[in-house]
Amino acid sequence: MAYETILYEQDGGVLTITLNRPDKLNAVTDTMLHELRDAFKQAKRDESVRAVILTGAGRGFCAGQDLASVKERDPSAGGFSYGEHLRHTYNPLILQMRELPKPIIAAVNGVAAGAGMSLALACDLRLAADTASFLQAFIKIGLVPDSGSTWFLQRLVGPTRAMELMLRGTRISAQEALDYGILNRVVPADSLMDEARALAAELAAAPTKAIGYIKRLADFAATHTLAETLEYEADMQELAGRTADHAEGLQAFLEKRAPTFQGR
Ligand code: T3D
Repeated sequence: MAYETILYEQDGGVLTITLNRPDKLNAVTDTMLHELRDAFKQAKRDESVRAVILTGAGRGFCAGQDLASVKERDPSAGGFSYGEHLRHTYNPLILQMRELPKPIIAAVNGVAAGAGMSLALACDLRLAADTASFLQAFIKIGLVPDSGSTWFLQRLVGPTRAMELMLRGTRISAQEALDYGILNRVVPADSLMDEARALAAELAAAPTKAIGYIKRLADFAATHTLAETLEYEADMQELAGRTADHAEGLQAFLEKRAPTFQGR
């Protein structure tokens, strides 16, 4: 796929989406938001895509909303206000990522600020270069965390740490983010993409449908009671139990061989 602000590159079952405005630390423009939504739509539609990596070009992962373009918005001339902009752009993108029935790995190569950090938090797994950093930059310009940061962050790091990160906008290192529970792994910067591709390849060979159901279950469990979640687990297990990959997994176990999952 040819886009202006992102790269869309597939290798086997692994799709890599690269935010590609390196001179601006991949700050997010409306074009980028539109292209990301299109890319995730393609990723959902294309059965051959079974895992996605989200990363950034150059020295940054993503510096959040492009602030120069905010300055140019004029609601009195028919442009979006802040709330309208979020509702039309970031909010559907974040939901689209959570609802993608395939794993998304953030390969955080550099600074992730504001909505750029939210994008990383919306992924299913997060690897970061040891040179990466994270900040809830919103407060520094008098805004509030958005694009899901308030929801994701409290669940990942707990309310005490989340509140300090959001109130102070402190920039934390990859190691601190790992210690806080934001990251799955920190790796040397020059091996980040190899590690991300190896993990993505492993997940791309896994039972894709079950991964989609696990994503749904995890998000459901975060906001429902135990009784409701038990019921939803039963629903999802019903669906997983009908997949070809489950049949293959069961058969392979009984035949004492490695399974070959097709993502169906
Ligand atoms: O309605 C809505 O859309 C609301 C949505 C809001 C969502 C948000 O994300 S609000 C938060 C927006 N992001 C920020 O406030 C972060 C701003 N950037 C920074 O604080 C710093 O750049 C960083 C801490 C991320 C990195 O610092 P550093 O020293 O490594 O890099 P730098 O020199 O500041 O930036 C390098 C270039 O990127 C520079 O451009 P130049 O001068 O070389 O031409 C800088 O202006 C540009 N840049 C960085 N962040 C942004 C940006 N340009 C536009 N928008 C940015 N967010």
